[in-house]
Amino acid sequence: MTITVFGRSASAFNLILFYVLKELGLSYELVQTTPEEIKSPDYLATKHPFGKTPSLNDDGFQIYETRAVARYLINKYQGTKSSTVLIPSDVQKAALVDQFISVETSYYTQPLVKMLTQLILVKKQGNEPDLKIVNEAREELDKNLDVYEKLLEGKDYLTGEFSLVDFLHIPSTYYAFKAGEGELWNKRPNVSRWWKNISEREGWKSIVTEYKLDEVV
Ligand SMILES: N[C@@H](CCC(=O)N[C@@H](CS)C(=O)NCC(=O)O)C(=O)O
Ligand SMILES: *[C@@H]1O[C@H](CO)[C@@H](O)[C@H](O)[C@H]1NC(C)=O
Ligand SMILES: *[C@@H]1O[C@H](CO)[C@@H](O)[C@H](O)[C@H]1NC(C)=O
Repeated sequence: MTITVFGRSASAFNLILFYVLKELGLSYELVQTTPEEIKSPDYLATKHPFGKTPSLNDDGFQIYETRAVARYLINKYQGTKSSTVLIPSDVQKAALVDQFISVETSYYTQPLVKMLTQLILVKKQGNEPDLKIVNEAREELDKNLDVYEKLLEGKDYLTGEFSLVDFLHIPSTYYAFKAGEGELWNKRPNVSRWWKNISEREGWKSIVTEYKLDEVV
C-alpha cells in the first residue's frame, strides 16, 4: 500500500488530510507542489482538473477534493490501523456527519477562507488586504458562529461524538487565530470550549510540530 499526497504542507486543506491519515494510523509520502506546477497540463490532467491541492494517490487510485478524499480513506481504512472512529457505522449517525460537513463547507469554511485569503495570502504576496472583503466575510462568519454557539450548547462535538467533521474545522481556524481573529471564537463560551477541546488533541498538536506551523505565518 502506497499513499501519496500531492500538495503543500502549510495549506489548510492539505493539513486536514495529513491529520486524517495520522488518526487512521496510515503512512504516506508528500510530494510538494509549486503554484506553477498545479496549473500545468499534466497536473490538471492527472491530479486535479481545477488546479488545486490536495490530490491523493492510493496504489494507483487518484482522488481529489479534501472531503471526498477523507471519506474515501475512512471508508477504506478506518479500524484497520487505529481505533479512532471518524465516521460511525450507524447510518443515521453517519448522515449527521454529512449534514455537518455541508454546514462546515457552506457557512464556516467559505467565509473563513475568504477572510484568510486576504489576511494571510494577499499580505504574504506583499499586497494590501481588501478590507471590504475581510469585513463582509467576518460579518458573515460572526453571524454563522452564533448558530454554532447554539448547536454546541451542552455538546462537546458537533454531532455529539468526535468525528471527521470536527477536524475539518481545525486547520483554517488555527490560521484564523494566527491572523489575530481569535476573538470570534473566544467570545462564545460553547464555541470556544469546542475549539479548545479539538485543537488540543494530540494528533493535531503533532501535526503542528511536524509541519512547523508555528513558523508559517
Ligand atoms: N475544494 C477544494 C479546495 C482546495 C483548495 O482551495 N486548495 C488551495 C490550497 S489550501 C489551492 O490549491 N490553492 C491554489 C490555487 O487556487 O491556485 C478541496 O476541498 O480540496
Ligand atoms: C453557551 O454556554 C453557556 C454556558 O457556558 C450558556 O450559559 C449559554 O446559554 C450557551 N448558549 C448560548 C447560545 O449562548
Ligand atoms: C475533550 O472532551 C472529551 C469529551 O468530553 C474529553 O474526554 C477530553 O479529555 C477533552 N480533551 C481535551 C484536550 O480537552
